[in-house]
Amino acid sequence: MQNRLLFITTFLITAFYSQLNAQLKYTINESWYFIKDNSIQDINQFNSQKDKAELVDIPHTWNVEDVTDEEEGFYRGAGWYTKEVKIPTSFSEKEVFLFFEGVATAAEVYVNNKLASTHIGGFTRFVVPISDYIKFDKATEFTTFNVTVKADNSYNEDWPALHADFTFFGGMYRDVNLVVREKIHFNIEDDAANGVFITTPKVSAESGDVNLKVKIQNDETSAKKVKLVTKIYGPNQELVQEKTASLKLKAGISNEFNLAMKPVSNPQLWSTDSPNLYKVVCEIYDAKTNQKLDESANPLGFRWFKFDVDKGFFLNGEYLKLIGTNRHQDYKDISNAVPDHIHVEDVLLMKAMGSNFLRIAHYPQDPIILELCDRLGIITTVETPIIDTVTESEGFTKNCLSAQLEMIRQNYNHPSLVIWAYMNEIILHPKFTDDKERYKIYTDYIVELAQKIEDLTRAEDPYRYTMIPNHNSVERYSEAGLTDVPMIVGWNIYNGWYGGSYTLLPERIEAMRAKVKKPMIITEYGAGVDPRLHTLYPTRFDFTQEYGVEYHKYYLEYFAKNDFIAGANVWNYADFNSEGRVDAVQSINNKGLVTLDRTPKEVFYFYQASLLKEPFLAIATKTWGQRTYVEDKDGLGISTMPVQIFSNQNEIELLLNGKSLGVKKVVDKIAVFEVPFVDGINQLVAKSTNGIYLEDFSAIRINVLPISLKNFPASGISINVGDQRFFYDDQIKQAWMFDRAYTKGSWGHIGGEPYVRPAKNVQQPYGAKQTIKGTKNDPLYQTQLKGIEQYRFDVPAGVYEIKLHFAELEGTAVKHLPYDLSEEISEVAKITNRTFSVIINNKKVIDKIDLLGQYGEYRAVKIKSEVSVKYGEPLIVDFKKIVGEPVLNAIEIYKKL
Ligand code: GCB
Ligand code: CA
Repeated sequence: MQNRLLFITTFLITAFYSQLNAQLKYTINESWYFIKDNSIQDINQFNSQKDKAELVDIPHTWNVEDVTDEEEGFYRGAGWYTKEVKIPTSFSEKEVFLFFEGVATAAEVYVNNKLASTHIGGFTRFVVPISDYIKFDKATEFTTFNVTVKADNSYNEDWPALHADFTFFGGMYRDVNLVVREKIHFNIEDDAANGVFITTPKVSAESGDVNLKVKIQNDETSAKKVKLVTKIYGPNQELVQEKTASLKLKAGISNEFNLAMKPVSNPQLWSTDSPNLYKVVCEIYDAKTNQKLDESANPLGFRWFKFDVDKGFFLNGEYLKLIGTNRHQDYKDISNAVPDHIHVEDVLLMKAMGSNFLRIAHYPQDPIILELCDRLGIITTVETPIIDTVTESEGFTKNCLSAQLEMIRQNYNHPSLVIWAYMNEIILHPKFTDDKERYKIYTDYIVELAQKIEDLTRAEDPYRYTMIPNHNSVERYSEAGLTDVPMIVGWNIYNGWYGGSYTLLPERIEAMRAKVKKPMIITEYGAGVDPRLHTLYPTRFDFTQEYGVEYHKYYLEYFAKNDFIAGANVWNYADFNSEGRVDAVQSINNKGLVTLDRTPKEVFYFYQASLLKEPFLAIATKTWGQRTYVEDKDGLGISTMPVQIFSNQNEIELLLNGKSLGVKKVVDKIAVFEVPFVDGINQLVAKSTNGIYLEDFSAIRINVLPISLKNFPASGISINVGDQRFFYDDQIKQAWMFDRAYTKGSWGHIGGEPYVRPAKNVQQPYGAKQTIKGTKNDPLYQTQLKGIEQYRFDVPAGVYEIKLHFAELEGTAVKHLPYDLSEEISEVAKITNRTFSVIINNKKVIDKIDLLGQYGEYRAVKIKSEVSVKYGEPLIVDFKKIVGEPVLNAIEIYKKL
């Protein structure tokens, strides 16, 4: 009895330990010593400076601050990390690995000061076997070793991406793990895959084939017999099928086996509406001892799909319009070193928006993204970052191919994934344009490179599609022959944003269709939206919420009408960092449907109304809860403004402060009400009228500015001069109204013209495209009235404070931005000498200001002064020209007494 008990306990303990040891994988993220220093030559020099190191935790990037500050450029170079790791000495019987989920851009990994491995490519995972570098101390229970990682985000002409509109953050920005396996294990060392590759070559509603390729590494010194047990579990975790294979493993190598499972009959299909997920669990057992050596679990989905040049996309035999977004992996104040939950939240929010499609661009992202797309039912495409330009070198080609191979092998089993893509707008900035022959050699090189990647992809995975996304220049890509290479051609289209009107879209698409007979996806389209900007007069490139909605509405309707457009991805799901970018928000590309901290913009709700199947309505005021606007008629105290309701219902009723404003038809997902807002709080309730309970509520605080200022408003008046956009400073909650011309008895500007950028093909209708230093409120300062004579307020007598805002918008520091395809520097750069004085009611408040000379170009300058106004006098801010034309960018006025 006692013997038996002992036997059972020993057995239990052994079983427990053998399982645990064979399957260890845990993060070693905390407490790394870190130095960022490009002058460190090698690990010895780094070691000698370790006392200078700071302690950091992974995920970590060294570029959190320098990519959003006002200085141009950010640190691109080396960063060194080091850490002691302690493990049980018993691991000497196992295989120990380091598993890196992402180190940007290149990595050198040292264990106990010896180089164990290197890796190039910041977006794919890699595994480093390290057992040979550890000195196991058999005399003690634990062994300690040292790991040092040199990460490097320098520019290197052999490292893709060379150039792109996003920030190339550096660092160990994804998890680092310690992995322990038995000597016999699923091969993780090659390409950081998991050793099991599942295909479903034939699937129908009746039956689904399941084939496996399995790679097992045998690090024992002799051949070994093992049993491979493969179990398929259904969506409810029920065991569907089990198969055992006896395998013989050769020593010292990775052994590869192909295995066909029995076809699964009547499989529950995976679709975007019903993402039924099966699970394949593979286990390796020692044939002699029956000890379990390793286990690998992978997702399995039964679905079939087709892209058709004329008819678009079909999932499980049914037409499906793919609509969704692209996604970058960074977040406000954290950059790319984000915790997992941000990825989770993002995919959940995409699903909540109604997305059924995601282009993971321009690079593979955290593994959890694809896992969630499998579970939530979002079709995906993923791509390698070969962007804008290539280097004609062996090294560059090699790194492109290894990135593609790693991407494919690491993400092989996701049912949500249907396309392997590579390259993006690769002839956007072609070299050698002034030498025809050389240009041809260059584009031939690109096509050859593409063909190599294509061949590799199809050989690795014959069951998915391939795709290359291009920019809106069908001629360039088809003449080069690049559109012949992939199975699907993607197009990034920005008509109505960077140039022209969005109504040019059909024409462009027809041109593409005429030239390229391949299934088509609109891989990008989008418009910049700074959530702080609103307008009653939406215009291209104005960054307003309203233009964003108008633009997306047009595109979405066009896609819906044309089956041959298989899918479309908004650029972008969220705003993202792009260090060199100059838009309304410096260093941020704000084409996101949500902001950098994932606050939805109005257009997000429009997508919900357009895509969701369940009843939906939203009042489009979520980001504009505080406004300043002038009253409709003198003394009325009411400011009427249109309010949009986004809905998939037929009719909507709107109530203002409890009173119905009537019922409006929803036309193309939008109902518009003219709302007579009153000063103070305005409560809006929108309701469906068809008996379904559906309601949205919004409270908006309005400063109704009087036309005649007999009673000067306590809020003061804040005017965005030279502009037709409202601006809401969300940091300090200040609502700016757009500019108006003076009329008798009222207030406004006299003289002057809105500043227009002096260049051909300007993108925006007015204002400068420059980062303004000394402020976060760039849009206020990017617009101005040039040649202004007066700003006049017919106010009651009293003491007033006037704050004038200026910025010199004409200077030398104009750079040619990568996405400015239409302009030359020389057209924009212009220095203007200007000096003027400002006099308010006969009091000189500014004497001879020279913005450029005194403050420099593109710098926010705020000058405050106080004046008293006598009874019967207006308040007149007089701009006295001395040299050039006076300017004014914004004005604030408060009554003190
Ligand atoms: C593109 C690029 C993308 C940019 C985008 C834009 O075509 O593929 O990387 O961020 O345009 O916003 O200009
Ligand atoms: Ca302005």
